[in-house]
Amino acid sequence: MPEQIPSAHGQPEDSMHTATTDLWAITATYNEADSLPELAKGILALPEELGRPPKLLIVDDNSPDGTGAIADRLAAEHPEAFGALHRPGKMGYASAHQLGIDYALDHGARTVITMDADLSHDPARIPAMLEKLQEADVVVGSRYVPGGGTVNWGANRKILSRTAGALVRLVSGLRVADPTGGFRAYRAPILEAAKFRQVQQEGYAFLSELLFRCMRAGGTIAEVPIVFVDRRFGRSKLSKRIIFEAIGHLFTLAWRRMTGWRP
Ligand SMILES: Nc1nc2c(ncn2[C@@H]2O[C@H](COP(=O)(O)OP(=O)(O)O)[C@@H](O)[C@H]2O)c(=O)[nH]1
Ligand SMILES: [Mg+2]
Repeated sequence: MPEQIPSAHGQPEDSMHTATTDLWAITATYNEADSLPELAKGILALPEELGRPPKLLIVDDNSPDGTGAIADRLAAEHPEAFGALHRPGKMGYASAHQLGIDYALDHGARTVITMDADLSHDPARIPAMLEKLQEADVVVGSRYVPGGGTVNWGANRKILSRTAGALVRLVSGLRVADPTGGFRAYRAPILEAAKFRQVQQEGYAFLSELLFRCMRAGGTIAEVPIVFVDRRFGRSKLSKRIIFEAIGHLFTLAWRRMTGWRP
């Protein structure tokens, strides 16, 4: 992971409200200015039985559209519910998550949720995921179990996602219907056991890599259905480079499985 010093736009890091909360959600953002305020509303609207909403940590890569300033404003208005970390430029989905998870664990997280900021992952599913987390170390929000699905995805994206999931299952031995989805809940100890900081991938291959690590570290994985709604605002950051990385990663997974590798 690249060396990054989190800064809150000139504020000393400690000015981020750090009252103990053990439930954190991480979202990486790049040009999500139109989506982030609505995501924030969804987080604040979570039911009382959660005790309090998860603290949403927004890891922004100096988005040209001003997402970072929105994140700062949210953190200033609701310091108990939002935090913001800033990096100087677009440095990838994976390292944004590594930074966010690392920060959350450092600040008391016992449970870490990861989710996209583009409203594809509905915060209203978080209670069901947390409920399920009582019986597993990792809960995957799954598009491909009964009750789950995708909305507004074109045929190409559907085929890509299904194929990626099938290949990951085949080579990794993961028995998970949706091993490439990013809406998840993890118990803190399994993240440490999986050595998430050591993940080398840059893009979405991070997701199958981390899940494989969790399994190989002895973690149990459960799924709850989610309906993934394609973004209404902004553009996907999926690139050819990220797809090629994911294809190469399949060979890594296959090799590790054959050699009995452990994190
Ligand atoms: N900080 C940061 N966030 C990223 C980067 N790439 C993607 N994201 C975020 O990761 C999430 C998923 O990306 P998205 O483009 O929606 O992927 P898709 O849903 O697979 O098309 C979104 O919240 C993006 O803003 C990156 O390089 N840096
Ligand atoms: Mg998306």
